[in-house]
Amino acid sequence: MFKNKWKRLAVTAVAVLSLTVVGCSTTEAPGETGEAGEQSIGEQLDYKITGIDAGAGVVQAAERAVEDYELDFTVQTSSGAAMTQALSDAIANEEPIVVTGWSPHWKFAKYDLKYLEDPKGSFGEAENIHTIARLGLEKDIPNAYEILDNFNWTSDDMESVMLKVNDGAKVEDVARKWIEDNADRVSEWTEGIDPVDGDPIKLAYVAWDTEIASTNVIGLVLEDMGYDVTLTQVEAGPMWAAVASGDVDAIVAAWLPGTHADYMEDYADQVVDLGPNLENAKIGLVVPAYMEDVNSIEDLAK
Ligand code: PBE
Repeated sequence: MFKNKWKRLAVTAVAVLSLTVVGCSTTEAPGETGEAGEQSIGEQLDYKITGIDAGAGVVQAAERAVEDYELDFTVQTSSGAAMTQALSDAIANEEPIVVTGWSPHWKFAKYDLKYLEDPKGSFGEAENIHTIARLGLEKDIPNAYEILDNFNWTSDDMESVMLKVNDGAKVEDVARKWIEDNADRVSEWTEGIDPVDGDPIKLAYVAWDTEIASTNVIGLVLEDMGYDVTLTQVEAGPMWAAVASGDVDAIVAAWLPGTHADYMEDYADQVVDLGPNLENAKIGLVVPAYMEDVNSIEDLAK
């Protein structure tokens, strides 16, 4: 239908063109619609990249890409949920759309999508998701520190949780089920660590599907070890500020080395990096596979 729509537009444009010839007037500058009224990729997309929240690293990277590739595009900010809704609406109508995307993510299991090639490297290379603790956590809450330090899982693990949540299950229930089904893995994180009796611990996270999944899983694991766990959902900037100031104890949502490089640089001396809890993550611009003529970010300039 993407193609059909294009054809329809071309036919309309030709009709408009013959009318303007008859009427001897034109409202459009020559060349604006390209040859035979064909719309440029930019026009088809209203020069818009559908972004998520403004504090997200992937939005900053998309803005960098607009500069690097000299695109006339605007990165529209909203939220992760608004982005996936826009993606699903576009796909239902086979319309063109470019979104700021990341993996792991359930959208790749649900839809036929592709990353746009990024020859200029605006989105960096493979990313890892790190656990970051506040200064002093190791001394103050050593058992939880150790569990957080041990926490690691794979993209497949995370995606399985995300998919069920996207299908409508409650994240707490999905996390509980994942922990039950993966008891061996979880026991590697908690092995030899003594449970506590209701000590408080606070984790912050952003409402990105990836982080909703990971934070709820590790939160439940800590709860099972006797902690009184508070999970606080905030924006990206406040999340980093909270762990740096010690308002929260840890985050499992730090995308490094690229996506959150600016945050990490700002707070390098005020946090402790416990290393990756998930390897081989990725960010980039993502389009539906039916956008056959768009394979590289460079194609957006066509
Ligand atoms: N994300 C998901 C975040 C990190 C986790 C890729 C949307 C970001 O862009 O900051």
